[in-house]
Amino acid sequence: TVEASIPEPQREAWTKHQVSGFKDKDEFESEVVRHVETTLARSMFNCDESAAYSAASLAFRDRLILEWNRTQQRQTFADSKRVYYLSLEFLMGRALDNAMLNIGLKDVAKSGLSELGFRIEDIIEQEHDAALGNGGLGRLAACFLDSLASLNYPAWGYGLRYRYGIFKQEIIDGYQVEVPDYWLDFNPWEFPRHDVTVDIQFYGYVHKVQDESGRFVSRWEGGETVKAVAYDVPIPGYDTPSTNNLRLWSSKAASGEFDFQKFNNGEYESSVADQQRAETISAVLYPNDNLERGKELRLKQQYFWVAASLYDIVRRFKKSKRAWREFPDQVAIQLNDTHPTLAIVELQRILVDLEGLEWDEAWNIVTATFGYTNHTVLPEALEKWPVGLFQHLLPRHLQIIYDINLFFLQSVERKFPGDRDLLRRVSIIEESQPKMVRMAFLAIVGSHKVNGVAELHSDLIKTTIFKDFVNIFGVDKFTNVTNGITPRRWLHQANPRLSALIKSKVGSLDFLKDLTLLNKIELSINDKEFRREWADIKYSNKVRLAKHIKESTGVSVDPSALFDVQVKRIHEYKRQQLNIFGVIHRYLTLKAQSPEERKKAQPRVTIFGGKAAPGYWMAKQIIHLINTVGNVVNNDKDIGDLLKVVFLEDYNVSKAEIITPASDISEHISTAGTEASGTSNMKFVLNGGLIIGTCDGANIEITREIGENNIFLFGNLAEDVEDLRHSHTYGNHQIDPDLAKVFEEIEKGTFGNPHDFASLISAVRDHGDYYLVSDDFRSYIETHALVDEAYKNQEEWITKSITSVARMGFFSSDRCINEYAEGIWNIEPLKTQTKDGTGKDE
Ligand code: IMP
Ligand code: B1N
Repeated sequence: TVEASIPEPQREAWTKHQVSGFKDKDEFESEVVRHVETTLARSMFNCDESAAYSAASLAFRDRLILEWNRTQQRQTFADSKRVYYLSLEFLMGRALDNAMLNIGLKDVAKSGLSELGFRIEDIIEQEHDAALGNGGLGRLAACFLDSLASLNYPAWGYGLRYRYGIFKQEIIDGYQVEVPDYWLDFNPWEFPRHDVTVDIQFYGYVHKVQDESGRFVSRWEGGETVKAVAYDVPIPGYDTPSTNNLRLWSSKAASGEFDFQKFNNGEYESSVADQQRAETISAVLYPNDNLERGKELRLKQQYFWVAASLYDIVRRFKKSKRAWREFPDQVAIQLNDTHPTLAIVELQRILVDLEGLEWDEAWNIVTATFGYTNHTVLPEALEKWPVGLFQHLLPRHLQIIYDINLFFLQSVERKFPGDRDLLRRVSIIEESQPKMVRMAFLAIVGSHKVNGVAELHSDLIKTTIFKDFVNIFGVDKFTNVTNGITPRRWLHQANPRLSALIKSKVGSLDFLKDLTLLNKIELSINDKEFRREWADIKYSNKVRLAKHIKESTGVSVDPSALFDVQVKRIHEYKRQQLNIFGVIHRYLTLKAQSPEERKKAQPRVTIFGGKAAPGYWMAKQIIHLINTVGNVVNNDKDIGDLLKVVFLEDYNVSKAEIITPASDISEHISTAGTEASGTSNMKFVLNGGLIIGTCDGANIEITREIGENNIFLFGNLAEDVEDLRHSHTYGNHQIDPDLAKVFEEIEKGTFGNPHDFASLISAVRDHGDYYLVSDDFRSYIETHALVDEAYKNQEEWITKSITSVARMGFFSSDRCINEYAEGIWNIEPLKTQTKDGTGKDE
């Protein structure tokens, strides 16, 4: 057993003094006071909300770390296969509320804090979001961690500990301004592991040496060494003692010190330059979503993180003293998009260069270990790196990539003799000027499974960007795992009243562990009291959002109006421009009506939120247009409460927790075939909001689950997009007449200097309308008219809302993780949980 390694007398002393976390209100309070008075060196006389937040968080963190240790012991003892989720982004949001709810001690904390003089809501509000991600891809990783822990899978997340997360967005004069997000001032949720460090090499050269057996092996002498330091973030599972680990790497100068020689010579600035250079690697998250810009520092980040993580994984495996061929029985590694693809090359390097395995034996281990998830088909987001950059930064890795490619192309040649064009198309090296390494192709060749994130998307990758690979490897290598979301954060935490109402019908909170149990609420669809309470919850969530809108924008909105929400990264493919053009059309229509006619209109509040990548000019113009339209519309006396347009600044996870439960309708309106899945669509429906959307990503599966009567679909289908684009370029491109009127109005200067918006208009009118804004405009407007009509019939609307929620069980990230576990990782949960942490049967 685990204990057997410790001699009896010592074990006794350790056991006698074993720490256990607080269990009740009294113990919680004494932990808080202890942290206030010792850890924070404060007292009851100067304990403000921020200190109370810190102390409460530390109390929970202490509990978590004890469970974390026991979980690790259990996993070590069970010695079963572990999964490692490699993601450059983890968009965690706040931790305290989540920890309290998952452990099940929120009520204890609430009354404890109250006795100490604090309101728990105010304390929760003190926390700075952990925002180490851009959008859906990063938040998906966070939902996956929650599910992995909640389902008792032995799993680790590996990422980078950015000093600056995604920037904070301010709106000044209608424009986005970026402010750095320095979030690490005091972070009670992480444990620095100064004993867990790895030296990472860059640059240098490769030479061949003979090993003991006389074999020639490659040796890479790095030209620069940087230290990776581990920081661990405990991840609590819901209603289970399982607490997993997210390990984030931070970069430091290898020597740990600045250059004393230089310092003594009086060269103070340059003495710290190396240190700063090293620390730059983990300094900042690249703020791009669905875009890769090919910067050297980004490749450095990727290798730094991947090499440190693999070193850690391999070290853990080696402790078990197993044969290398058993590696894939003990280790599954999932690549969250191509960002960690270098892990494939690094593991091959470790096995061949450092451990002395034969190439083929090593390669079989590598491909059995990795799985690759693709999240996008947008060409600008597919990673490619110039060969020259690789040669410079990672010379040995480039050689290995060339060898992987050589053996791969030889196998293709054997299967399809003489097809030169096929070889050119699938080569990992693109023969362009300059030559490029195609990371997605490398990821496919080096993995045993490749998956997309929604059915349509998984079909599209098989028939478009990865078509040749389906012919080469067979269709079974390609699979689908439709995304999901954690109901703990996105229902129970964000919408406690709805969760409580559902509990009253399901009979328990078990739906938070098996979301399909939601279907039980459909039995209460005619229960008047239930329906009234359902509507009342939505209304009070809207009141809360209205208050937030007032505070952050100064605009008063009426909570009984229809709340129409589009919050997500600003991107042309997500088509916030279609939305704002539609809003202008609505405004013009209202303006043209008589006051009598106007009375029949459905009042609306259109709410936008989301960040634009700092270098994405068009996206920034879209934000500007939204704000100038808001200025005009919100101050127009003819319009009053019939239409309000607001842009909420700095959309992030904690704001999403306020916005999501407050929508009547939300917009998921990407050009068909461009949004791989979308996950906020699931969050809105789970919170009783209906959606208007295109036949894209997970919208299609949501429709299948909840029924087409409960969703407002519009627009062209993915299969028609190519032909439409072609006809724009080569045909006579006529734009929709109503859209033309919208453009005219913008160009008249109604919404400020038209020059500012010229490029938004010309993209549609003069440059081929790549995102089909005009093609979809008419059906978009017509569908919004249907939304207005439907909303007027509140009873029917509530029926749609309840029915939809009842049928959302499929979209739990628990379902999703179970599919990965069975179909890709081949791992099982650690079923037995015992108090002594040994994992034996009870
Ligand atoms: P790692 O796998 O070496 O990174 O260890 C992670 C954590 O698991 C350690 O901090 C320990 O808490 C726990 N752990 C690892 N190996 C053992 C073991 O052999 N016995 C008990 N706990 C272990
Ligand atoms: O991943 C999400 C999906 O739900 C979204 O549809 C998809 O757009 C999103 C490069 C990306 N795909 N690709 C990225 C992010 C950062 C970056 O540097 C690409 N994000 C997505 C979860 O599957």
